[in-house]
Amino acid sequence: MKERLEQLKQEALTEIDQVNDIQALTAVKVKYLGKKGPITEVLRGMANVSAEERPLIGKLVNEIREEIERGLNLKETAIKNKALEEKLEKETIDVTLPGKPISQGNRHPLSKVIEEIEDIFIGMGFEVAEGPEVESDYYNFEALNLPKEHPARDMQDSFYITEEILMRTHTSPVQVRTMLNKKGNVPVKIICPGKVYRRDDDDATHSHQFIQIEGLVVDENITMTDLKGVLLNFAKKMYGDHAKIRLRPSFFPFTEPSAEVDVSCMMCGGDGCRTCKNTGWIEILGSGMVHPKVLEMAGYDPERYSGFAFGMGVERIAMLKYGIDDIRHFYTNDLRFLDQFKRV
Ligand code: 2NL
Repeated sequence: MKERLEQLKQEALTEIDQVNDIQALTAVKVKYLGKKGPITEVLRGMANVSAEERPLIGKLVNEIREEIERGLNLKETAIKNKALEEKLEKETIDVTLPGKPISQGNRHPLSKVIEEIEDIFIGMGFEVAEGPEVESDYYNFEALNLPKEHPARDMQDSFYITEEILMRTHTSPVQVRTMLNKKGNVPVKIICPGKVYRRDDDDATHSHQFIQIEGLVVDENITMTDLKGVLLNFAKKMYGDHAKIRLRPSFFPFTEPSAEVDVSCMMCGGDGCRTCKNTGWIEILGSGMVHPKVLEMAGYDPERYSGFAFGMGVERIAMLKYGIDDIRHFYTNDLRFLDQFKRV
């Protein structure tokens, strides 16, 4: 019996030695230590062993069982360690590899131009005022001396929400609201940037929604000279110290007199080129002295106060600045277009 036990132990240890995975090892464990295994068998055969020998055999069985168990445990640890090592080997991370670049965004070119223009006027003592994009017919038209029969009030030209409410067609209503809030106090010295809406078919130079910046100064003794001085300073800050401006007579219902303002061509310096159509001048804004009726409706006595106002389209300014040929580029959000302004 002793020999049989020794032989079982050797067999078991040899088999343990040969297996390489956990399932096979479990099978060996079941085979030798399981209920139907040879060791259990030996224990059953103890009935035939003499009383003196029984404790010795019992002890031997326990020793062998322990040795097989030790062998199983060692092998299990070895298999698990090997698997772990393989896994670690496979999942090695090279921390010296360069990372995936994260593409960085940047401010929209129109936002940049708006801020540039705001900064120039803030430098001249202006404040920035904002107001609603959904306006009443009164603030958008009536208070700006646009009579009911005026073609600009045609339902076809504006986005009306009701008969009395529409998407603002310019930022002038913000200026009207600001004057009314100031209740006749001076000076009024504001610029109003914001989105405006016109019912137009979009093409390379027209957009049904665009950005306008308007400016307004109201005080005693404001003259057309103040208008010229402020706008010349703006042109020099925007396009360089060599920039010149000229005023041409024009018409707006809310200003009298009115003038279009041209700046010496920023492409050719006034010599004449494609951009200025060989005139040397480029139109950048409309302006004028605030109409007495507009002052009066906004709570300012036109006998005592006067003012000037101007308005410009930001897209046009930005297109001239960067040489952009289609206004729709600003609104299609093609990253190939937008990414070009990372550097400017
Ligand atoms: C243009 C011309 C202009 C104004 C806007 C204005 C506002 C008030 C009173 C009088 Cl509250 N005038 N704004 C004046 C002249 C021209 O805009 O071509 N805009 C794109």
